[in-house]
Amino acid sequence: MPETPTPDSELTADQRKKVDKFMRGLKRRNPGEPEFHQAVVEVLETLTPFLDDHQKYRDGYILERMTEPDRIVSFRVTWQDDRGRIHADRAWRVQFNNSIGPYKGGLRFHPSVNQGVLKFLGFEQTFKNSLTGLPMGGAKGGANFNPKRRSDREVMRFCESLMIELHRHIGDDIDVPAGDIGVGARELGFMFGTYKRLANRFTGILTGKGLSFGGSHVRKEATGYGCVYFMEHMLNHIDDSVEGKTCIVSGSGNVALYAMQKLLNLGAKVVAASDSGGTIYDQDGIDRDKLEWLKDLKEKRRGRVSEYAEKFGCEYREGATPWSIPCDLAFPCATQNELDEEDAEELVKNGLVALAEGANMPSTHSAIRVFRRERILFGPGKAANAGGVAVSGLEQSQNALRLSWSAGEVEARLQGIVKEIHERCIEYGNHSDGHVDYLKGANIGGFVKVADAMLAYGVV
Ligand code: NDP
Ligand code: 2IT
Repeated sequence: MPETPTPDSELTADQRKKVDKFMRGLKRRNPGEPEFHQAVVEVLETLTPFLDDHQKYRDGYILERMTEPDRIVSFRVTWQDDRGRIHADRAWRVQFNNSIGPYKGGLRFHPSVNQGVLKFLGFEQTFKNSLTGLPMGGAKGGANFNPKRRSDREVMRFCESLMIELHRHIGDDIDVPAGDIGVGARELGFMFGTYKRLANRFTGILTGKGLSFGGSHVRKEATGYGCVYFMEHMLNHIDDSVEGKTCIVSGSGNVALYAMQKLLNLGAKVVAASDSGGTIYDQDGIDRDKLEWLKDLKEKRRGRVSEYAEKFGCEYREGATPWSIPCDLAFPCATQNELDEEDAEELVKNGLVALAEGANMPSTHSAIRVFRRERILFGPGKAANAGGVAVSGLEQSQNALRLSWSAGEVEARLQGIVKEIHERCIEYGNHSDGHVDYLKGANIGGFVKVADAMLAYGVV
């Protein structure tokens, strides 16, 4: 029996050398940004054989250009808390690549935000947005502000102050931010309201807006729903489905909650969710009523998952992630590098069939290696969580047309886009024996359109 190819053995010694050489340069130019290095090497390892067969991209210096953001804006956000104390936080907008459309990507408010994190997110966003087939470039932004335990007024003051600077750099044909960790309906409302006053224009400069002021139906649900649709496509491709599967989800924010909702709609059983405090393990399953309670807890009361365990009398694992809980399907939907090599080995040992990344880069590089070695169906974030930005793109279209599509119409379009993303992954990731390498498929599938546009523009 020939040995199953691993990501490493797919590269020849010469290709490995090229990757290492490129990475040495990238690390030298971008010191102290490990997440950015990780996002780039993951792309390079799957892209290198393709580049060897398509010399025009190497001649065009495309990789070197695509790993350098078009521009980064960094600024101070000064605001006053309820006790009158002054705070000076730091914010950025990384406008990574606008080759195929105006910059597009979320804003994250979390104490862990720094320039390197936003560069990894903006780099991945460029590929993800390309995969959607919509005209959107890649960007990401955010601040090291921690909205937890802040009053609504404090969050409002922060958002106003941030937008006073950010509004100079965005626009409906320039750059259109949205939400991400720590940025949801409340924050987007405050930011849009401030923009509108500053610019005296009512245009779609943000997505994820409230339904009463230009938001799209299904945007709130889109990332979680899209992730589950992508999983369903991966399983359908091997004549299987989500129905009846035992699932674990990490996080309990926007992406996690609506991934759970769609899983329940498709007849799966969800037994775990988490937040930064710990994990709930509900062996009876989080049913519809319990999920409604959890949504209220997280979206309105801003509570902790430990309260779910108290309310419904299930197991709570303080400080733990869900990865040791046996399951068929796993959905990391919290944050980057939340699932490491050991977790991956444990999931595989417990019978994991497939994993779809609702979060951006939740699996470490060595965890991915385990999944690929074991030929687990692995849906990378660029493909599996693209449903959110896809509906953001649809929100932009509705704003430009000055109309609003029904929930049914938006969801049908979302389903169509996810189906096409899955097909694109197969086009570029299919092995001769029928196994689909979704990581390779998504990386090459996202790359080609952006690279071709860059070649068309000449030396820019
Ligand atoms: P939310 O802020 O709504 O929820 C984030 C969830 O993840 C919370 O449960 C939070 O727990 C948990 N979490 C965040 N950081 C950490 C951490 N360092 N350690 C442990 N748990 C953590 O964010 P979203 O649901 O919007 O985003 C989740 C992921 O999905 C991110 O990776 C984001 O980039 C990605 N994503 C989001 C999209 C969107 O449309 N919103 C689209 C595509 C991807 P706690 O509350 O305790 O901090
Ligand atoms: O990571 C992501 O794709 C998002 N946070 C959503 C971006 C968007 O513009 O909707």
